[in-house]
Amino acid sequence: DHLHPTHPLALAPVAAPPSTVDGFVREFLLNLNSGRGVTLSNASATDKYFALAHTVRDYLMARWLEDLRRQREVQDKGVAYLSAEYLLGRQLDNNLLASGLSEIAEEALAACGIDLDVLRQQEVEPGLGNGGLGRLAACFIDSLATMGVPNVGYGIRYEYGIFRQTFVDGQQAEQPDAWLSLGSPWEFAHPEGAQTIAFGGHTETYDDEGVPRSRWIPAWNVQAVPYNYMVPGYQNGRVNTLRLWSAVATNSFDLRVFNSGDYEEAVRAQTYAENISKVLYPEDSTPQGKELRLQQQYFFVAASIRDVFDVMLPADFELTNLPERIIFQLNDTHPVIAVPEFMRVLVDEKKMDWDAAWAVTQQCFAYTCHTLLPEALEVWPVELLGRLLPRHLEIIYRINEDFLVAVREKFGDDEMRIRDMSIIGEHPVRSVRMAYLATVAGAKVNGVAELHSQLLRDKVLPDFNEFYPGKFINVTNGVTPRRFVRLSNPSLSGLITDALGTGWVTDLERLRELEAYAEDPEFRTQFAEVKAANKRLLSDVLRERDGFEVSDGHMLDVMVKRLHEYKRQMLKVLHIVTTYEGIISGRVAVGDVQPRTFIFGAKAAPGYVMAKRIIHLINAVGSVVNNDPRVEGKLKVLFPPNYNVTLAERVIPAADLSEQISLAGKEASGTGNMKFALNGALTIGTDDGANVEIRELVGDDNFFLFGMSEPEVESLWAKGYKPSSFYNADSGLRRSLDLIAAGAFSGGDRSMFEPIVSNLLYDDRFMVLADYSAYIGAQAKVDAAYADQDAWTRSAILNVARCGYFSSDRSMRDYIERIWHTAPSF
Ligand code: B1H
Repeated sequence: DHLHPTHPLALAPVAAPPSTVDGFVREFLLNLNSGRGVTLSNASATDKYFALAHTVRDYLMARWLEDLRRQREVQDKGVAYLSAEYLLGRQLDNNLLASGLSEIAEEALAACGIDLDVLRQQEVEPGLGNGGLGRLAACFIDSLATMGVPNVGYGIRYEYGIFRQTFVDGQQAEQPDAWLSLGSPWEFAHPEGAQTIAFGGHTETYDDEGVPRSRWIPAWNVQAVPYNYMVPGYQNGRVNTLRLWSAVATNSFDLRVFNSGDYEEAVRAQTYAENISKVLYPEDSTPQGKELRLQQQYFFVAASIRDVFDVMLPADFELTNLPERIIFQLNDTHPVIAVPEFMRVLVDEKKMDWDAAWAVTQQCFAYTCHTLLPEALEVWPVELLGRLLPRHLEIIYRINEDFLVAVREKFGDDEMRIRDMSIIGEHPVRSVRMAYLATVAGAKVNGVAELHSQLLRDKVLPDFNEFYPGKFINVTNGVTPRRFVRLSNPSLSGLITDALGTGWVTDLERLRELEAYAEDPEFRTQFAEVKAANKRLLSDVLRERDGFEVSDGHMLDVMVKRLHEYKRQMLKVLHIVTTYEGIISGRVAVGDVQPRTFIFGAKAAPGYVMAKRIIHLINAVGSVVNNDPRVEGKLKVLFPPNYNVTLAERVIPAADLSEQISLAGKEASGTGNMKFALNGALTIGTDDGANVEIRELVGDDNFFLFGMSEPEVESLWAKGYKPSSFYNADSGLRRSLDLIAAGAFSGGDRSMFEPIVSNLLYDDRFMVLADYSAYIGAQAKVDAAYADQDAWTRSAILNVARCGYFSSDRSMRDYIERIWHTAPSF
């Protein structure tokens, strides 16, 4: 009486082990024995970490399998989130929390003589993203799982994620991030499910029983091997899937060259193919127009689209009903080549007629824009795109032709406007404008904060907004409260839960109820104690990690984000130098200085020379300020290298002041700003991105606003911006820039930071000098406010209480209502 595939036991997943300490211990030891081939007595830390991770997997597995089965059964509409980046951070704690096993695991390990915290440290975080955009994708899939919305996140399993940063003589050096060197216990490889992804070659037309059709005859291909990752919802028994594709050379490809007898050439070709998923491009905001990057983009979206047809949909699915089953969300322009690929599959392979296919496509895609910077709007030279994807170029041309006909119909033969709106740009070389293609194809186009969405409509794509009324909408970003409050700040979470119960973790607007507690002196004391405890924890981490000492009683003033001129780390540097100069010149008594520790975290794109110079300067200022006895330890500049999600989780809960000081109109949203406010830091910031919404919610009294507004920035540009006039008008600014120029931070070497100084004086694209005096003024207000610790704490509590809106659960609800029209299932 063996198990037939239709036997109930074969259909249903095997139940999870019992959720008890004993059950956990047994499963853990079993995993050590059969998974690692060791016993507890001779297991390494790596062995134990892997066994623990596998144990957590075992608990989640039944739910995952059951979810997959039910999703096949109910056939609800699902979201295919297409993103070139997922900045996941460590998985162990998140998955323990989601499965409700944190305490059981801790006890079970203790029973085995193991400290859970030691095992946590074993995990190398998957850094498969650059910054905010990649972290946003990770927050979104967490929220969708927690809300029970059917979703697959699709992306690339980069063998090397964002580089590891070190400092050599204060300058950034990059090391490869070999995050997979010990393997990852969280992934499930399915080489048998590989998809073949083709490139190159040519197209031809042929007669298909009287119907003229096109087809693509590619020249080479690679295999896309899917790796599945569990995306568990927060204690709701739901597990969604993240599917990342890895490139492997195909046999046919090898054979062709092997048969020619050239072994070395065959191996070289294999390397070429496998390069596609080798490394994440480390440019945040400025895409590199490299051929390999377009290969990456096409590789993962083509595999994902095929996956949807092969795995999600039944074979006989009526294609005109696709919009009822699937929506592809394009995370910026990086996956936009999915649009012509989808059309190619429908028209060339499924033999749908063009207009019907286009109607389906326009309902199956939506596009999120994450930037306003012109240099970040991705374009692909027609020459390159046509060489790599000749059929896709034809399809893009056809989409553009039809689109421009419609534009002429609506706007008349306004050639200037036609040229401006064309998906094909002509200068400096003929190129495909991916944002335009996405806008034309997408059912909706959204910006990521109110101000950004408004600028997108009014400044970046006004013609498109006029042509497609109602297409442009806003969905303000959010962050997952699971990782960025509950896990990263257990002390604050405990305090909130004591006050409100546990419901806030999935219903963050409930934090509002803390407003009343802000008036309770005892609660304020407890809140202040939480902050102090988090500072001590950070201090321990920085001592162990970098040998830094964080002094007691210091305000922690934190600026952590990618290094980019528009984010204006230089403004922060000028504030530090100004304060320092005040002390050493004797104009400010050391006794009057509010003790502050400035913490920076920032990676520069390896080819971004100015950003690397600024990193060098920050380190240089730090080593002078930190070691000058005249400062009496009142100012400290700490720049721990390799800022990543793991460090963010330690730094943010300890921060007093959050620096969000981009030039107004440049930061699309920011999400770090939300994380800080939710952890009880006060923001000093410009009216930019989501800062605007944070300030509206927390109130002017609990936010340090400074600087020009976006319209003021615009009008200063229009007038003709002369940074030197600001230099001449402000003695503090003059003294600070002169100090840098004089070599005070470069051992007297006046050339080292000269390019930074002259850039500020004669170019200053991001108007650092124009906002300097307002910034210094706002920092004085910060000092004054911090002097009243109790009032500061009250403001910090109000920040927490009023920022529930910035949960990524709310963002997901907005996407669902405004764009996807999906619903939680079962
Ligand atoms: C954001 C990017 C980005 N905007 C190109 N654009 C990249 C562009 O690899 N590339 O080529 C990588 C990343 N990232 C950020 O998105 C915005 O600057 C933030 O303001 C925003 O909060 C975040 C999430 O929306």
